Amino acid sequence: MMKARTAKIKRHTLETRISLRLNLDGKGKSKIRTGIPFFDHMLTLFAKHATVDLELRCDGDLAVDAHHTVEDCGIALGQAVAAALGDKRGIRRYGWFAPRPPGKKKVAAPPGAEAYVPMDECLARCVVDFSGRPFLVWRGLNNFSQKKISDAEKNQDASSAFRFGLAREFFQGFANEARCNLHLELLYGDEPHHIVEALFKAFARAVDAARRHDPRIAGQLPSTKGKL
Ligand SMILES: [Mn+2]
Repeated sequence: MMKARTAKIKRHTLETRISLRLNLDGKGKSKIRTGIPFFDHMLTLFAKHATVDLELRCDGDLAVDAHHTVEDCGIALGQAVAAALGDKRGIRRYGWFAPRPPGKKKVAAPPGAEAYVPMDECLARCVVDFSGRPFLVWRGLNNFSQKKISDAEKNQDASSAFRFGLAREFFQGFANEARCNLHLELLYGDEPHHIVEALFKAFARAVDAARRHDPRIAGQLPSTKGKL
């Protein structure tokens, strides 16, 4: 039985105070309290769909706005994942989707590698590589940024601003600190809550696939470079 990969992060700044516990080999349990109910919902479903245990408490400067809280939680989660992955020996490293080549009926996809996630009318894709190099690709969402939402829509759904603008800040913070390539794309979709939820679920599934051990390479680094 392999030792569970865990991390404990305390990160205090003048803007946020975060304490976080992560078990990368958990069961999807979580206790999240950021002071932003929608964000709690996203982090709860991240833990569930990545099947990690996550406790996160953030006391942030919400009187300013949600920005520092969301960004710093992304930073802390990225630090925790990097610490819990350790030297990355034996992990799959990539979380992705294996498309079926045209004409071939049956191709076995790697277990757990499905990172396309539907959410009603939306389809989101996430691909992650715990490569040691931070990079965020964010596609298909620019038309949904806050400035392009009409006043009528803003009044109807005030948290749209959070959902699009701040979701990106979260993923950028995560990619920087987990030192991973993180490619997120919305293929299509419309409803703001659905879109961000699809992104977080696809992210969770990709992380789940990438952090798993591959028994064929037990103890080895999944890199020809000798370092990840
Ligand atoms: Mn929801």
